Amino acid sequence: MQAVFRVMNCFIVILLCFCPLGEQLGTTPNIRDIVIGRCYDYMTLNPGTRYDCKDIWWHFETMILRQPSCNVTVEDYHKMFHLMTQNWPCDTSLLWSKTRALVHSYAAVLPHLWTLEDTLVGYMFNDLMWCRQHEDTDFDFGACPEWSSCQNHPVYSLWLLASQNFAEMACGNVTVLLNGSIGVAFNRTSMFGSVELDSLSPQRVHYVNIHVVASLMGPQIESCSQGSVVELIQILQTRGFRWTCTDNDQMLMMLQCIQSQDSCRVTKLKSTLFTHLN
Ligand code: DVN
Repeated sequence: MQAVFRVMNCFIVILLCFCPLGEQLGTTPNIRDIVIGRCYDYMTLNPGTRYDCKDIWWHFETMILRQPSCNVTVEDYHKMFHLMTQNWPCDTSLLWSKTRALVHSYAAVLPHLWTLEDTLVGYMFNDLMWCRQHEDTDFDFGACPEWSSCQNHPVYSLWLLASQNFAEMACGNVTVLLNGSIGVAFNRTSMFGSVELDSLSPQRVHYVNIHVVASLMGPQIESCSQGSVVELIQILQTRGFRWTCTDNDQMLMMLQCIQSQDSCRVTKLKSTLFTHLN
């Protein structure tokens, strides 16, 4: 009997994993409750903020369900974004690329730094997927197109507008966190490398402070003086930005150590970190 269950389990796993080419997981289950709940959470976590969470959802749902999935443009999100306007102080913007695991820990230990995911729109829609069914006017919970297979992908268009707004609002010191352990730390086609970099204003931004951080266990492939980061620095110089660049900042290395638990002497580094912080 056991053998039968094992075969059936494998079969079920294969079925669940089967996604036609160009498609990925469908709309996040319970997306309405998640988005509205996160909106109320955000107001609790940020006293003094007030948003009409159900109206934001209504605008989102109405816009998404009234047109085919690959036809949702940045402009379609404008009405919803007007309900979510925010201003945040200078010297707080933290941009990143291919450093997802580390960047939010970094923002947590340096609370004056804000990532896009710390803004209302980033907080509400982070890690969610949504698209409309081909023929019907409901969300498709079965499968959504890949970003690359869509002219105007509903998820990509939201992050495009959110990223553009986030970078346009940046002022004073801007921090950038890049990954020194991959072949191209600064990718000109990434969301940071294209949308955010091109939306930064030399009149508003005084310094771009770049941190290139390699994984604890290496490899160190790129750095401030080697590889694609040099191209980023050239672009910043050409556009009149002042900049700094640091390789393997101690706090970032310690944060990786604490996150990883097993690839370094956690106790020693933890005490060093807390000494460094106090
Ligand atoms: O500065 C940040 C943030 O402010 C936001 O504006 O985007 C910047 C980071 O985007 P990025 O420069 O494109 O960096 P990443 O790490 O390549 O992508 C950021 C996120 O978008 C990641 O969670 C990506 O998912 P992944 O690759 O870690 O599973 C996600 N992403 C990128 N390309 C994608 C995608 N998700 C789905 N389809 C794609 N084609």
